[in-house]
Amino acid sequence: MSKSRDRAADQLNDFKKSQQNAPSMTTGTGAPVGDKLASLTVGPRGPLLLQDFVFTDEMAHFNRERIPERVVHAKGSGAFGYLEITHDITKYCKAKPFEYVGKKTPLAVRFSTVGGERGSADTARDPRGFAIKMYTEDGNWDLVGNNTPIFFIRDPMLFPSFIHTQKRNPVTNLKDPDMFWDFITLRPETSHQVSFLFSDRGTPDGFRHMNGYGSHTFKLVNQDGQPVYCKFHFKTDQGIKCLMGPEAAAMEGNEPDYATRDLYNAISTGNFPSWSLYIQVMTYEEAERFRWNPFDLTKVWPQGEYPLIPVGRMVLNRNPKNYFSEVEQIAFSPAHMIPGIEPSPDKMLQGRLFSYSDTHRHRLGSNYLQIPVNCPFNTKVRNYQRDGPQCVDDNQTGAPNYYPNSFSGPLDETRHCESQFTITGNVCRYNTKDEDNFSQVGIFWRKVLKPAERRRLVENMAGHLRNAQPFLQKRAVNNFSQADQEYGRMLQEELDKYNQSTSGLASQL
Ligand code: HDE
Repeated sequence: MSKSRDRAADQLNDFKKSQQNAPSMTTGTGAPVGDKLASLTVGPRGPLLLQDFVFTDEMAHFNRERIPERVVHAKGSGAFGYLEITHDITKYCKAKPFEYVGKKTPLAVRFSTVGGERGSADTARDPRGFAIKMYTEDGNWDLVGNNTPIFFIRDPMLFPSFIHTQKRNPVTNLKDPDMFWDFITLRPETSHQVSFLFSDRGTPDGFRHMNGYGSHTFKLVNQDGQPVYCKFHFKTDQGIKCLMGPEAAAMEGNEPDYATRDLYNAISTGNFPSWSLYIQVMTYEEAERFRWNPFDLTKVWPQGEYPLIPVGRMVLNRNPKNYFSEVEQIAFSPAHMIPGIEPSPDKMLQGRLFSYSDTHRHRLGSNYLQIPVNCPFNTKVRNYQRDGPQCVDDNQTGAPNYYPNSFSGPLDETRHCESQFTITGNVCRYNTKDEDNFSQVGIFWRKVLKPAERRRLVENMAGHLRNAQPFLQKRAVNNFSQADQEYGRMLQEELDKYNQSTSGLASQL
């Protein structure tokens, strides 16, 4: 099939083939339409008549088609499929998806970039969102991760400022390297994820050739109420493949929807992408004794000490029927958990537990969980929430809307209570700036990256950092030198090449 006529290009042909014939057109109220190509006017020259409901109905809806885009992760692609369990982990977790080997749980996934607007390129150098919604018999469980096992910061208080530096300068409306590198170099805890960002992994080859991570530490709780800490890893079965920096940059211009098209075409040709799910497990006792804060989102758990335990396989085998209804409106939240899955004290996870549902109420309304793609269709919602705008279900009919009650309203059951845990500590605002920012960056540089990958990392980084002011470049080199002297030296060497060429240019002017 020629590139121009791939499966995505043939969507309308496919639609036509699926229809017997074209149906009769209607207004939004279902009334049949006589003529959709001419407004109702007095004589051929007009004026229009207000009674033309065919016109006013469509125009008024058209004016309200746009909803706020996501404040981050605005550009994304969705797909549907299932999680199939291949290994028994019930000794750790009672959650429904892990009930028995062979069990399949339906799910939805949305892959995304972070900083760009809805119309931006999906090949941008950026972490990739890797959000999964599992429709379980105990309600929806959302694992809202990224393609990176870590994140830039450790305290959610910094998140709005961090994102502001990833977006446009409020005066110029341009991306601003000074904003980016000022924040990054003032908060050295970002060094690990920034190194990941400017490595090859910062420009994955589409969405199928990247891993996904829950990133945070979560809790698994088994049937006996015993908890352990865990991390989730989704390793791509397609193999890791990255676009080289210059290639990804070029595609931002000539193929800005590369990843979207690749995912759609793969699924529509039956080439279903899959990921193998693993967990790492740490006991409470181990966490107490661990040499650093195991809930620190800027660090990974060494797999030599906490090996990957195989669990299952996620397969994506259906494209969205309609992008807006199933992808633009899908609403994930780390707070959407089910019995057996609980949050750890990880400050970033705690911050996210509030933020996501809050942003959905803003973007989609207070009844966002009634939108079909968000609805926990594998169970029935029974609670005392009623009414609100866009209430489109049965509003729980005649059931009492108060609790307790004597009239067969839904009952709470102690067996579904969260696992108990004891916690102590002084309540104050702890600065997270200096909690060992560089040791894992050094390991990433020396042990994870090969020489050619290190070379590309510093080339990619210098290519961006060179546009920031010299004092910011200096601060960046100083930070990365603390991770590894060679890292800092090679970065400075790359910067010098740019600075010499520009100063050389200046001297010719
Ligand atoms: Fe998000 N993040 N995030 N994030 N995030 C959102 O919720 C937030 C963080 C991630 O495809 C928002 O629905 C806070 C880490 C994904 O629809 C918002 C913090 C990780 C998506 C939000 C973080 C993520 C979002 C905006 C710091 C990986 C897209 C739109 C504490 C572990 C989900 C929305 C989709 C989206 C808040 C940091 C992943 C604003 C407060 C860390 C994949 O609520």
